[in-house]
Amino acid sequence: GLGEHRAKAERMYSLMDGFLKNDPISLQKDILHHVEYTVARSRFSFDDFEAYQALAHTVRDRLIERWHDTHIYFKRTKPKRLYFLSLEFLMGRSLSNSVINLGIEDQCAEALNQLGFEFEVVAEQEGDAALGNGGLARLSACQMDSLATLDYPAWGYGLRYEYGLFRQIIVDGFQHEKPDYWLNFGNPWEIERIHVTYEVKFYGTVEEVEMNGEKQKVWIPGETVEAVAYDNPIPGYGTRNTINLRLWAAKPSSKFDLEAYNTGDYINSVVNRQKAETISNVLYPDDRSHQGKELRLKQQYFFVSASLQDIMRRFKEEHTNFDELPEKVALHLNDTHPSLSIAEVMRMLVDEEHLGWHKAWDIVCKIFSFTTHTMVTDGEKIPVDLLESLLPRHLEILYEINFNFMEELKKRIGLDYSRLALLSIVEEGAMKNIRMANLAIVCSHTVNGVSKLHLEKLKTKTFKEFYGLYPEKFQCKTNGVTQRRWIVVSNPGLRDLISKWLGTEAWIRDADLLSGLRDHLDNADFHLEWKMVKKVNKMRLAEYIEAMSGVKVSLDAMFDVQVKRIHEYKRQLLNIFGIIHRYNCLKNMDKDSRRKVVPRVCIIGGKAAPGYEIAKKIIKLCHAVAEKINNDTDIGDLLKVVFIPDYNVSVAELVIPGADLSQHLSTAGNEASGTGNMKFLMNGCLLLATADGSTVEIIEEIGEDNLFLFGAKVHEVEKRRQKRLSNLAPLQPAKIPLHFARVLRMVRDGYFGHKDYFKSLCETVEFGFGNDYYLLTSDFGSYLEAQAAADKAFVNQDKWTRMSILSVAGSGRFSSDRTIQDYAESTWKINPCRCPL
Ligand code: C3B
Repeated sequence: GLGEHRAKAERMYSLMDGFLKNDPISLQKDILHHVEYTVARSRFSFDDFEAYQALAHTVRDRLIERWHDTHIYFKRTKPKRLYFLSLEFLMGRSLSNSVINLGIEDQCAEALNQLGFEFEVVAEQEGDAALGNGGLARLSACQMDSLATLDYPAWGYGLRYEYGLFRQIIVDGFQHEKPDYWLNFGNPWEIERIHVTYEVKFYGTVEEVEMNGEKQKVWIPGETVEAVAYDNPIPGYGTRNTINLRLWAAKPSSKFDLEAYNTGDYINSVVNRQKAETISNVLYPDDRSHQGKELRLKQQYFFVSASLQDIMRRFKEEHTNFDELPEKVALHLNDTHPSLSIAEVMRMLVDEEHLGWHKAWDIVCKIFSFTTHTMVTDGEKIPVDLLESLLPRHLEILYEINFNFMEELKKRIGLDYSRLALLSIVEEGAMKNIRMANLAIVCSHTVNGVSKLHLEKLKTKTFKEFYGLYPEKFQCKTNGVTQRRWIVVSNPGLRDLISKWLGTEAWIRDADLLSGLRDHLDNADFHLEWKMVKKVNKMRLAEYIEAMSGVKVSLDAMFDVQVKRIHEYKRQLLNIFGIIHRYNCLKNMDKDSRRKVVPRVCIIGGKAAPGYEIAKKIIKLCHAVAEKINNDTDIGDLLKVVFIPDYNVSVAELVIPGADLSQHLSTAGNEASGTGNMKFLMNGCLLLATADGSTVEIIEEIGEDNLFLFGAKVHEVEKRRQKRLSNLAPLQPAKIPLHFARVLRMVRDGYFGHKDYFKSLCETVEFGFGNDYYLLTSDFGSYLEAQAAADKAFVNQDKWTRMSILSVAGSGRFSSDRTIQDYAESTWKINPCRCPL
């Protein structure tokens, strides 16, 4: 009975000595304990890395306590839960983030100190968890932090790739990719759940059987793989709540393959089993096009099947009736990548739970929501023949969903076959495909864009037809980033300064409070301290640059940064052309004019997908230009160009706080949102940007005067593209701005060497060839003007500091807390569920 239960609990607590304590002495004891018994080193001799391991385990123990309490509390209160399904999470490092969110940073620092270690040095030992490509993946990580902090009953699901995003090394200015076998040094943050496993099936056939007098489809799979759960605790800030990110790894099925063993081919049967493990081995390093690859499809289904079995098991433990599913479960599709979930839930409800198609469909339409992250129309597709062999039953289900959808459509819009063809989930043609976005839109109750501008394009272009059918589904949830990582972890100087002048740390949970900084806009002491913080961050960055590239940079120079994945649409090429132009100007200047020039350090970083040739050429060009300019003694400190290799989350934490200016150059209408801009904004770095994605909303918040805006607006882009094409027939070199033509010619003619190699890169912006699809030619003039305005503003440090303060003060709206609260209230309909202390 109850009394007995309580007695047992009390006995257990007395044995456990209550909860772990967080004073420096207790932490020290725990660290030493882990040095000796977990790391198995002598407590009298361990190095920084071993200290990191021991501290990580010490922190992990505390995370586990909270994780347990949170889950017991969720189980007891049975709230509606959110399951966030994403194939990518870019978590970066965990130590500093965990320690800060647990509120034990000072105690940990002191504990280490007394042992002869320094927290910052120890924290540097940690490698990044890079289970994602770029913005989409880092967004998932920021959103997990917000879900935990805001006490939402949520779980994240993903894949535990053994090879994360490749590491970029630069040899002779060329990108090379090295595998990121990140688990090599162990991962103290994850908890392996060897007993939480599910079988995931592939291939085989579909058969029809009679059951209770009714015909029923059954899938007889041909291959079975096991999914094992690895849990990663995600602590909230200022709350005991610690939620879970469950990542799946593939293991050979424990089912005995009798036939293979009996035929005597023991070695081969073991080798075959081993192949199963490759499913979750490696993250696809291309952040937008992985079409028609069987392994990718296998990864997607492996992820979907394991996650949904886990979710349904939990639901069935707590509830008996599937009618309750929509009230208790929200499934969120992070882009189209997990969209097979729709077919899988239908299969589970129809084939396994025998609910009948209509009832199952009714439920499915109430539980899914979907966020798309791209402006591109031609989204993810799965070739039907691939599906047919890998997931035959799912293909049937997808056909049936589409058949019903088409029938309903015909009733609504008649036999308008061209419209029907556009809307269809199945793309007909020589190669039949399943259009994942169409599937996600038809079956989700909400379709979210990631900025206002993005949503507008979804409604009027990308998914115009769908918007006509389901206007109420389309919503805007402008992205955000977490101030916990992007200020508190990465910029401790700024954190202290903000808290001091606001008189509170409450902004760490409520970013809107940052607007209070406006009250001190004209305070001279505040300005002084503000500039000091930036200076210290610039010093840190300068040291890193020198260590990485050997280039010495002046702290008086403007640190100008463009870091993000390399893509033509993000126009790193525009930046490089601008740098070449600046170089030309400097070369032509007399001594007197040179004295007035603002020195610049141009910093570029980012990875190119391994198969993306043009992006790789951009990286090489950056190095070629850097080599020329940095070695020109005539230029000195006036201009330096630096490529930062292997840009990732931890590099971002170093680079962003040290930037004066940051560039966001996408041709308007191409960047769905952008989140880097928000991180720079939060760190008091001014933006030089086009009116694209979320930048439009940043302008709404801080005003046009507080950043450097340039380039064609969205509505002008289409017109210019048309014009550009009509100019084609007789080439009109006169229409190409002189500066642009000169810079292009220098690259073309081999001024930076590698003439042949850069030819195809130049052609992307040349008429008669690539036709400058991204409009570098026509935006170049306005880009240079914006750059000149930035130079001018930098000379007036008072003005610059005001702009910088106003940037941070206006960044509150771009906290992922705001995004997540909006999702929770209007899309997922979930409530906070705060675990009591
Ligand atoms: C990115 C988009 O390119 C960004 O504009 C956006 O801010 C982020 O997603 C987050 O919404 N994105 C990406 O990183 N990978 C994709 N495959 C598609 C979009």
